[in-house]
Formats: sequence, C-alpha cells, structure tokens
Amino acid sequence: MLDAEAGATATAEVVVPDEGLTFICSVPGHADGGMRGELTVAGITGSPGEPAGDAAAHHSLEPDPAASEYVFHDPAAPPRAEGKVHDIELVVAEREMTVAEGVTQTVWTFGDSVPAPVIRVAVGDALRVRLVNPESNQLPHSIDFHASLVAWNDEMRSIEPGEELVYEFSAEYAGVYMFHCGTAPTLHHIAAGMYGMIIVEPRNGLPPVDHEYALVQSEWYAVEQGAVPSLEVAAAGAPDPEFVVFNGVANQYVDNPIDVPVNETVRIFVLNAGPSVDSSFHVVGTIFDSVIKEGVVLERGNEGNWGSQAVNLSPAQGAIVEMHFVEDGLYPIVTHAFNLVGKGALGLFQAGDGGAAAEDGH
Ligand SMILES: [Cu+2]
Repeated sequence: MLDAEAGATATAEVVVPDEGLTFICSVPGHADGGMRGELTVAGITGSPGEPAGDAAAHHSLEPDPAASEYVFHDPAAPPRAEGKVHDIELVVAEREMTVAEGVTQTVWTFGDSVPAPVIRVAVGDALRVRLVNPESNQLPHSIDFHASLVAWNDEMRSIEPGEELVYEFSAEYAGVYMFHCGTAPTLHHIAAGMYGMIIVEPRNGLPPVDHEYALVQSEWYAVEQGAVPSLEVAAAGAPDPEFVVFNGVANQYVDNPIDVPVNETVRIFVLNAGPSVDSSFHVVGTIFDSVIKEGVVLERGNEGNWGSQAVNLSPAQGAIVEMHFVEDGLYPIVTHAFNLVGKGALGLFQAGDGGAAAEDGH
C-alpha cells in the first residue's frame, strides 16, 4: 500500500500475474467513488504492444491464415432494370463471410452478398420486393427502403424464419438510397451486413458516361473470428470499427485495382451504409466535376467551373460523383478521414498502364 499526499507522486513495483490484477484507492469511500482499476496482461488476451483493457480488447483479432479467401465484389454498377415494374426477390442469409484477409465473420445479408446486389430503377417505376426469411435462419428480419414512401409498421415489419413479405412501393424521387434491415436492434442488423444501394435515376435517365461503379462504405465491428460483429462495440458512443470497407471487404480494390482508360468519364454511385461513421469520399489525384449529393447538384461546365474534392456522407447518405483521370497512374479511393484508410477504406483506380513508366524513373 502506498500513500501520496496532494501534489506528491509515489512509486512502487508489483508483480502482475498472467490473469492480471485489480487495484483500488484504500482511503475510505474512494473506491466506491470510482478510484478502482484493473491491469490485464498484453500478450495473454491482446497483442504485444497494444494497450491493455477495453480499448484493446477488440483490436486483438489476429488474421487466420486458414480463413477462406474473400469473394471479390465486382464494383461495376449494373445497368438500369428494364421496364417500369420490377419484381425483386431478396432472400436473407445468415452465413460466414471473409471480410478482410484472414478474418471471417458470421454475417446477415440480403441476396447472399454484403452489400446486397445494387438495384437500379427510374422515377415512376413500381417495385414489388419479396423478402424471404428462410426457415433455416435463426432471427427475424425486415427491410426498409429509403427510396420509398410507406408506413413503417406495414412494409417494414419483421418476419420470422419461415415467413416472407411483399414490400411494394413506387420510386418517386431520384437519388442513391440505402436499404437495410430495420429489425431491433437495427444497429446490430446493419452492423452484421444487412444493407444495400438502390439507385433511382431521373425518369429520362442519366447522361451517358464511359464507366460506372457502385461503392458502399461500411464498418465491421469484428471482435472474434467467425462470430457475428459485436453489437457492444458497435454501440460505443465513439465508434471504433476494426475495419472500414468499400463493398464489404477491406482493401479488395488495392489487391485488385479498378482499370480505367485515361481521359474517359467515370461515374461512381457511392453510399455510406455506416452504421455509424461518416465518410469523406475522395479519389486522390482527381476532382469531381459533377456531384449529385442527396438531391443537391453540382453540374459539369457550370459558370464558375466549380469542382468538388470530397463528398461528405453521413450514414445513410448517397451521391453520384463523376471524374476523369488525366494521366497514366494510380488514383487511390479513400475516405479522407484518414484514420480509417488503414482500416481497409482504401482502393485504387489504375488509369492506363498504371504509370509503369514513372516507376522505371522515366
Ligand atoms: Cu435483419
């Protein structure tokens, strides 16, 4: 036991056993007032060099070399669905997915991928979405289309395993919208992978471009290999995800850069599915000359030739951004919240030959 008067420092050595120890201030009443703590031993439950305690607990996930390879998610945006009435079936799956190299999670999905397949329609179209929750699942699920005008307690109701529902709506407003499971706790159903993008084009479509991609940014609160992402960690007031990803998998477009020719027009439909962290969507080395963010339009060729460097997207916000790449080389895709880039929110456009000549020193 040590005593330290106000303004004084006291030092002692203790031997900390593998299982750690707890300590208190022994002045009567002080422990109950909060002066208590715990020491845990890094290297036993955490990685060497990491701080002990709760902050480290969910950053101790070691990649497992035996984990399955991740399934590459094609970033190409699908063409707009033909016709004006669309019958869409979304089957909910509860299954394993590799979310980063060496890291698997049990995820809950619409249509067997995270994010769900992109739906693309136009203003005035009618959608009949059949949501199927197979009997083999464990949990109730539901769906909430942000592109719809419907009552929450009707179409968005939860259905048990073995049940299905039909969610009918007409797409009235153009935009890049989120859909997600809204079953309580909604935070957990989104954090576990139940989200996707629906693009609603203006009735007369979008101007043609050379290449179109769809990117959904989201977070994985992975704590334990193979487990469902942690609701407890996701629910923290200051969210601290293990991974932040584009289209479900950390760094997949670094491993597989997206090839585009130089000086061709590129359009990206981008959505921040969250559940909780903001995005500052940016492509290094270019400027968005056309942006439609949540109904606000920056037009290419505007009078002042205004451009946009980054589009801020809070959770459940979407945008359409357009750009081109003026020379051969690599153009990183990031959220410019750079603390998240190292967590997997990084991709690459490879324009032309990728700048091979530059690497040779020419
Ligand atoms: Cu769900």
